[in-house]
Amino acid sequence: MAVERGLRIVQKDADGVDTAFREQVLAGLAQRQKSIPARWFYDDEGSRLFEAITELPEYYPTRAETEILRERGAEFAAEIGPGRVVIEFGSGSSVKTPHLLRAIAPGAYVPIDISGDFLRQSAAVLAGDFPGLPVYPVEADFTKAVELPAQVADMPKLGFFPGSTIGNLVPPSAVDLLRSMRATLGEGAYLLIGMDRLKDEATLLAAYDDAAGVTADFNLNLIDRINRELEGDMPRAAFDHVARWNDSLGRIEMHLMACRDVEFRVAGQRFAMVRGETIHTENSHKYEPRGAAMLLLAGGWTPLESWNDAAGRFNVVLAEASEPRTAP
Ligand code: AVJ
Repeated sequence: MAVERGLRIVQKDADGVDTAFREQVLAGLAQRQKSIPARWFYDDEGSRLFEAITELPEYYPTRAETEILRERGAEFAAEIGPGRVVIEFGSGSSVKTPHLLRAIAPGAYVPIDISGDFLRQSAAVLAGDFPGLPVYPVEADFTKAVELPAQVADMPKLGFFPGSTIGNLVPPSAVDLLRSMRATLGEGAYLLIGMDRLKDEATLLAAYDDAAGVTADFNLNLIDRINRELEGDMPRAAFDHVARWNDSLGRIEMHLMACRDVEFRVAGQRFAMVRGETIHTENSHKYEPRGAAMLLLAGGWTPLESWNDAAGRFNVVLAEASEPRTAP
């Protein structure tokens, strides 16, 4: 049985268990450094908690990126020009998109998301706000090349990937994703992508360990989800939320740390952790302009221009699909 939800097409077994979730959790818990991919945060409660995070005083990325999209519209328009079809990757609720669409006079809008219901709902709201703009939602996994609707095949293209979501991926995975986007969009395409910048450690840590404890709830919600969906008995009280700055890799890491020795079962398998041992649940890489440029170039995109918020916390980069390689 296949059901659409979250970040991909969900395969469920006869008991209604998401098989990819079970496989990745069991494999991740069996590693020496236990880890679970960040995509599994986003069940209904996790999505709600993430929305709450974006409103926190400490969580600056959403506000910083929105400031750029709201205030630099005239510059986007000058660089991008009118008539491009905007293809948004992982559109979700598309809250940042209206700022861009208002600024650049696009020819059409194609939101791509794996979650069909959410996609159609937010596409309908957006179409209502932009009468005359053709909107063609595409339900697909954008980590692979996506076939775009025939109506936009011959239009010039602008990919849109806000939210610093690229930062969740380790560099080789980020490069794979950028290359898939290059394959989806083709020759002559532009890409507008948000990337969170390096900054002082205290600001970074506070953004991922807020005083109200919402990010802790977001991280610990993964335990509730495992217990509910995978017949787990992980004691939530045995785990603390931890945010760490990994300086050599330039990333915030989130972990669930055992605050005592603990044993538990998930999907019939036994696991044990000693006090202080962690499950690594998320990376959020931060990029300076040169690092951002290297990543984009490796992924087949040549940077053209970039914009920061006034406080210099966040970067929105415009890049152009690179020509096929001619030099070494
Ligand atoms: C939505 C992936 C960009 O990494 O900042 C927020 C997710 N995790 N607080 C980020 C997140 C903890 C967020 N991204």
